[in-house]
Amino acid sequence: LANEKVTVVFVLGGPGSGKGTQCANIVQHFRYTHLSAGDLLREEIKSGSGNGTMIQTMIKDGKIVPSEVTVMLLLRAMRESGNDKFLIDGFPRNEENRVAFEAVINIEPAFVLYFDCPEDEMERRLLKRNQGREDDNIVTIRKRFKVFMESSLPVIEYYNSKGKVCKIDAGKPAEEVFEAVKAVFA
Ligand code: UP5
Ligand code: MG
Repeated sequence: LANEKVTVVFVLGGPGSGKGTQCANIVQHFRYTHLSAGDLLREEIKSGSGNGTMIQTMIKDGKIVPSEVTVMLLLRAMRESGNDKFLIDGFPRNEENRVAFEAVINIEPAFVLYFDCPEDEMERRLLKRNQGREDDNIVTIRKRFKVFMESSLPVIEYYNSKGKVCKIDAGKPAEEVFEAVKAVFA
């Protein structure tokens, strides 16, 4: 990657806050490649990789997969895309992720899009998503919320202290949320 020319936006927010939904909208209007770390990990399970069982166990338990796995998948996807503008969705989720991305990929995000959504609304959305995700059950959902509060919010705080966070009210209908998102990218 020719780092000088690469634009990275981290898209963060709790489970079910609408990261994937809004990234799909952004890609339709702006020239970004959407890379969901969670999707890359789920593809890695399906591909029958040697790490698959470990990744599956961690996702089922709402835990954060070690950075060496996730960063490798992100770097490969960035290279393969041929693009130089990326929405990195659902990563970095903890300090270890953030530091590993800096150490290996070394691209400072242009900004961080933070989807702020009440937990009861996120829970409703996840329980009715019904796309067969092994982590969309109430037991795992509660664990995902806890990990988000304990490990991921501090990363958002870190970028906020650097003046890099654009906070979006994500509790509203998806079309309204996208109006706010568009204003950030325009
Ligand atoms: N929906 C969306 N927006 C809506 C709105 N405004 N109003 C009403 N409904 C709305 O949306 C979720 C559902 O809500 C959908 O049905 C949607 O139609 C509806 P979505 O856009 O999918 O939300 P998103 O924030 O993407 O939710 P997701 O469940 O993907 O978030 P998570 O952060 O929990 O999941 P992710 O895939 O990123 O990670 C899963 C697991 O992978 C993690 O728990 C972890 O175990 C592992 N992981 C790592 O270990 N490391 C990583 O770097 C990334 C993931
Ligand atoms: Mg998602």
